[in-house]
Amino acid sequence: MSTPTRRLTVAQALVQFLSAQYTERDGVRHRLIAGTWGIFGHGNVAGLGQALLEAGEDTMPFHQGRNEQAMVHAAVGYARQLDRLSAQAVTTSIGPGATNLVTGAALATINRLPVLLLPGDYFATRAADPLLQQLEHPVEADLSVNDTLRPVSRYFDRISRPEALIPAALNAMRVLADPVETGAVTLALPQDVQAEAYDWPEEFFADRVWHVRRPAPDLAELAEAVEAIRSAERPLIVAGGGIHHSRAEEALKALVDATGIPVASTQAGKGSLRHDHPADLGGIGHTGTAVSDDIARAADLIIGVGTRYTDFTTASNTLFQNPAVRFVNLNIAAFDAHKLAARTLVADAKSGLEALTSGLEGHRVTPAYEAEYRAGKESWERVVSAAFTAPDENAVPTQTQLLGVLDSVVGDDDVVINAAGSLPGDLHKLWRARGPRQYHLEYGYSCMGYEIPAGIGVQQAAPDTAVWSLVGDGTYLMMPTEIVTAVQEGLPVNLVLIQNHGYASIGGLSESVGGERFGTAYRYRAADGTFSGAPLPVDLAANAASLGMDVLRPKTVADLREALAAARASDRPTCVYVETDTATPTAPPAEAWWDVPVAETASRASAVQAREEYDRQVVDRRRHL
Ligand SMILES: Cc1ncc(C[n+]2csc(CCOP(=O)(O)OP(=O)(O)O)c2C)c(N)n1
Ligand SMILES: [Mg+2]
Repeated sequence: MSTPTRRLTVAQALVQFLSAQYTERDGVRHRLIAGTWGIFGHGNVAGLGQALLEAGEDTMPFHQGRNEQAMVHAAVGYARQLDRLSAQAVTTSIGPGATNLVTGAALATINRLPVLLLPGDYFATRAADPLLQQLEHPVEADLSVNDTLRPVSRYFDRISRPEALIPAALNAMRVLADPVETGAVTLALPQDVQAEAYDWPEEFFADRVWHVRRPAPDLAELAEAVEAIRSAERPLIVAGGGIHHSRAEEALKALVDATGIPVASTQAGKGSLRHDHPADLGGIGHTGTAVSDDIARAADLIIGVGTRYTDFTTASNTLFQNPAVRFVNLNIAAFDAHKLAARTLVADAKSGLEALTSGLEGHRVTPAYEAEYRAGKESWERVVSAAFTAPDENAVPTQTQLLGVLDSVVGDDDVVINAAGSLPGDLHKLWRARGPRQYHLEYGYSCMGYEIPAGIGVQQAAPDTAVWSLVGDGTYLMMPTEIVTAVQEGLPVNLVLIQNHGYASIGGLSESVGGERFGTAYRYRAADGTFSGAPLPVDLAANAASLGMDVLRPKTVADLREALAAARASDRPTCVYVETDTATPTAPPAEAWWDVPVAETASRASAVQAREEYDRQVVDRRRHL
């Protein structure tokens, strides 16, 4: 008896296969690949383009992007909003279309968020050689520009023969749905192979469900973790993005309610606990709150949950100063659990937290410790209020006052997206995160340009939720392209565009490291050759309007309040453009260090002084062994 087969091209088979893949966790199913983004060129138009056309929207929804990197950002925003249970694919042409994916792929992989990349590739047969946009490596003839995607992908294959698609496609799904492995997955598709027909076994197209596992803790590791927590006097939980991916927010709250252990959060983990929970200390590390960083400095036990411990979290290894400090890391990835020489608890965040709560029954931190961190939280709340509140409603808002107005306008489930500039620090310190999906900071890659396309992906994933993409003027100029996509798809994403004429964040950093704000302001070239003339006459609001957005230009705090409310109520993509007051400092300073090495020798006094300060700070750096 022969196995039934279906004759399709490789591209047609891939689209059919992808449309039949599902994830399942806690009994709920999602489509693993819910749609495909694409920009066509000769590398994919006749292959995947034709296949998507033939499959139709019901089988595989298609989204048109404007920039390949931005398409990846949109897919990443989508996957993050859906806790990595559903993802999107991105098809590109060959050459520049493919290499434009690299930044997006790095972002996805670093943030552990799934995206399937399908770049076109050169002829497997070498029938046309070299073809348009082909890299001709003089020694390694099988190298293509797509090989730049290898180090930023969690799985990579090049489908040089039709039948190779079968194992590659299955492996791609395995990695995308794996909570440890997930990230960017690349299947490079030579353009001749895409169009080639093959008799595929019918079972390749059967519905397939990928269970997203929740591994339970090992009992010996659990016992050690419980013992460490029971004997700690000043424990602190560092909540990372793994809590959100696992939907472990309730489990975290249950542990905290039972034990009184306070929680400080990373950029990815903020919102794990509501801001008004008495044990929520807010952000930790370089951009953290005073209370988090004070508690962290004296903590004798750090319980990391779903965190990668980046330098922002550890204040470049200067934060955890108690000589007796120890670490317990609950993480689904052993790679992360082992960081800082921790006792490991390799498990899903939700199942691990639940197991800890049972193991810690009857245990609670001392009333003195609870009173100490609650008092710290109250005093930080006063800092937030001061930074958020404008004394005069008719004045031009500062950036933190803008955040205060936004705070008063958003609902619990609104999503606020940001990635780079001075906003991540202000948001991490000040934002009052409510619903668990509200605080959406991409800070693994901190990639300027993520915000607008990610807003589109989030809006696709949560059509009834108000989505706010917050961007600086520098970020806007780097990637405004997907505004057109939001307009085309009728997605009412709100853009808050903050004009401060350049890179305020890097300007400030530059000043602190002896760089004198070199090359960070958007100003005319002055007579002395430096960029210190008048601000440039660019009108970014007009630019957003020209791309199809509704635009509001509030000038004062009172106008801003009205504009944000109007944007939220509107069913059109709306840009709220604000020139902020940069002269009045309202952002609280950093509470902990960040290691940005300063010139060890320099002729300018600014760098010499900055190095002296650097040398004073660096002595606090510890290696936890
Ligand atoms: C793609 C990319 N290039 C460069 C950087 C380095 N960088 C971080 S913030 C920043 C400036 C951002 O300017 P803007 O969006 O205007 O925000 P502001 O600093 O003014 O708040 C730069 C260049 C980055 N994070 N991402
Ligand atoms: Mg700026």
